[in-house]
Amino acid sequence: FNLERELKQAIEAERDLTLYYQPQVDASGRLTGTEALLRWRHPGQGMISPAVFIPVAEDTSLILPIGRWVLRQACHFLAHTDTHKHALRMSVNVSPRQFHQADFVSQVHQAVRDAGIPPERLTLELTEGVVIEDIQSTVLKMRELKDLGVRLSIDDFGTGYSSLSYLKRMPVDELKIDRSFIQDLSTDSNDAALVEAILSVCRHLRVSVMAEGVETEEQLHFLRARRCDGYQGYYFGMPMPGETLLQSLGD
Ligand code: G
Ligand code: G
Ligand code: MN
Ligand code: NA
Repeated sequence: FNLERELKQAIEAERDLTLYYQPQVDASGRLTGTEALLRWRHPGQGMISPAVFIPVAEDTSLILPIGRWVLRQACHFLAHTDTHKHALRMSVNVSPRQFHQADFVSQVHQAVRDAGIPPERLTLELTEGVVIEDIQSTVLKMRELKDLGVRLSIDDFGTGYSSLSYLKRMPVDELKIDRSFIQDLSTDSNDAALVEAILSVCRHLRVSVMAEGVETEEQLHFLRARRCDGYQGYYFGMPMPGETLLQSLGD
């Protein structure tokens, strides 16, 4: 089984790749949006995790056509949820290679326009890998994206070279606290202190905070008491096929 070759075939034929959608809720538990998460249903190997094939795609440039497909697909699905009388948001993961493409801003512009969605309903999740390459050119491109009207989020915050000082320099709307910090929130006082500090700084800077990987009532209580803005995790819902999400919207 040649992963690289078969991934190339899958994206060229636009088959076997699919998006799952995981619910995101506010402090009252109301559904506010979803994160698009890529899945590869391999005919012989079964479901292959993006944790396995995204790194290969990154190394081989396949991430570029894949990323473009994900963006367009997610925007179209979002347009589809509108018929269900919900103004949901859609979060899309953007890899560093994808972000640093010369025409990335125009790709985003086209995807939003072709789907006919309000740009502020699309959130681009950038990992810290995007940021460390070259702060100056990164900030310039972020401003161009903000001029389109889309929202920008820093994903997996806390795992890399993250610094809260970025938030002062970058036009970021949201920060996603990595689930490794949420996991032991009720037992590890260091994690609890870190999460508190992030929430406090973000409130001052008017950056919205989304907690990832919320699995328990205790975690939810801790975060809610400290006025975390958004919540995502198995406690609220697993990533699910678009059909299932539409059904859960209930009309
Ligand atoms: O859904 P899951 O937890 O298996 O995802 C594993 C990893 O793959 C996560 O880090 C997630 O951000 C990443 N991922 C999922 N979908 C996409 C995508 O469409 N593009 C990129 N670049 N990464 C994705
Ligand atoms: O890196 P990123 O945040 O984009 O990846 C999100 C990944 O986290 C998805 O692959 C998703 O399947 C996974 N995930 C989402 N919620 C939970 C959770 O509550 N617990 C765990 N362990 N993983 C989660
Ligand atoms: Mn993400
Ligand atoms: Na993450």
